[in-house]
Amino acid sequence: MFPLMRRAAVVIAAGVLLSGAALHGGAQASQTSVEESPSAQLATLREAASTSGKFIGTAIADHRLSDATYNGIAAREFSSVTAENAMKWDAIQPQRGTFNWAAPDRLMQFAQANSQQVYGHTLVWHSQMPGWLQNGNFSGTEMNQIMNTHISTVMGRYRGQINRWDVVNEAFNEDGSLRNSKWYQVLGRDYIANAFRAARAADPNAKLFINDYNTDGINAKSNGMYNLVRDLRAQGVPIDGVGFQSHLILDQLPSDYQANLQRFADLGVEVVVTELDIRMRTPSDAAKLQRQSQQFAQVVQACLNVSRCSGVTVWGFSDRDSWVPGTFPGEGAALPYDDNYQPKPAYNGILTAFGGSPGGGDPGPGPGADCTAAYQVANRWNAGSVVEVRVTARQALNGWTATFALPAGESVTSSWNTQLTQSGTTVTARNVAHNATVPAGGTFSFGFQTNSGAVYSAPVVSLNGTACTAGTA
Ligand code: 9MR
Repeated sequence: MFPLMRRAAVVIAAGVLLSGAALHGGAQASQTSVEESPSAQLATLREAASTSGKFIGTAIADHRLSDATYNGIAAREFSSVTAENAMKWDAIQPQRGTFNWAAPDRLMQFAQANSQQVYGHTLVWHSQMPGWLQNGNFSGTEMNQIMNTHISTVMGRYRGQINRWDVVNEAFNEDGSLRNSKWYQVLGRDYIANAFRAARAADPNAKLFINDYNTDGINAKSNGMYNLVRDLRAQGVPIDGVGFQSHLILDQLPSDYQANLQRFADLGVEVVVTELDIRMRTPSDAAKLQRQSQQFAQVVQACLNVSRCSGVTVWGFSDRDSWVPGTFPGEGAALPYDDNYQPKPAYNGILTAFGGSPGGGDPGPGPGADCTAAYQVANRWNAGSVVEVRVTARQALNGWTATFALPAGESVTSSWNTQLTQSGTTVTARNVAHNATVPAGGTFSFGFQTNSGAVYSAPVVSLNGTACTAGTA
């Protein structure tokens, strides 16, 4: 009986806070509510993109997932995630036969909790090869075995959970010839076809991509890629798609960008913009940011105009985390959020290109959304917090499952009005008998207590696997 009594006491405490003006008071700086986040009032990128059946993705830096602001934006705005580094060869198999799953598993859990697709990056690449592989003196037979084992182990672990994989990455020189990589040196050009065959065997449901940079317009390099893809398809090699990294420079978006996507699509393959950023000389200024916004919108529009283009992924979302300044000194500001995680004009460029409306201010279910969820931290102290989640469903429910992510290290210690389980950062809350049935337009709620008082942005709550609009249910 004692735990029940304690829970009841917490509910009452939460209820008092929720109904009191204190929840919205500026003095309560430690409290988080969805209304405090300015962009929670806007349509999100993922909602806007989904209206045309496209995904909007971001690269995820594993070490940033524990940051609540980063985590919140990644969950709320994007419907697809790519590991920026965590699924590369050196990260996943640093020694022969030793596989590191912690970081890629974390990404998979994050995606699952937020109803996101995962884009796998990357299996066979000249870069970020571990020393044992780069420097090993392997015969062709051994090298082929090593490649096949890596592909079958990594793809096998996530079989059925990763929609698309970059099987071969950056295979070309700028003149359209094949790069003289370790793979090419030991195995010759057949390494590409062999990698695709191994990948199809490892996960027959994943779409298999070849991916490269500077292939964004029609040029010698993209011609090389085009000829290869055409030939592989003619030979029956299982290749399903082409990724266009699109690491672009402000004011240098190729004028034939869309035509280039289209010519590949006409080969019968899917096309994806896989690593979009648009860098500029820093510091930025209003005029440059405005042009950048238009150019992000043009890329999105090109994808919208090519029916076989399934989505656009930005290579990180905040300038704070971008690879650009470290690689191109004096350049940066390449992404849709600034160093402080505030949306830049480019954010609105992407949003409006997908048909969204900045500042729309409609907190109710958006087009296609089945639910609105209010995630409110009702009370927070140094070693704990109490959260209430209220979900309004558009359609009648007979049983429900709500999922969302907590920051890494935060654990639920008790809950009420739900049967709740936690696996890593993923929380799954199911109905109990008394709140299983919800009429159309009705609201259910549940609450829980955690072991942490860390401040974080409200996560995206999914109802029966579909992300809800953030709002005030
Ligand atoms: O953004 C990635 C950066 O953190 C890594 O240090 C770098 C190492 O090669 O890779 C960056 O991502 C690259 C991607 O995997 C492939 N296309 C080019 C990207 C930018 O360099």
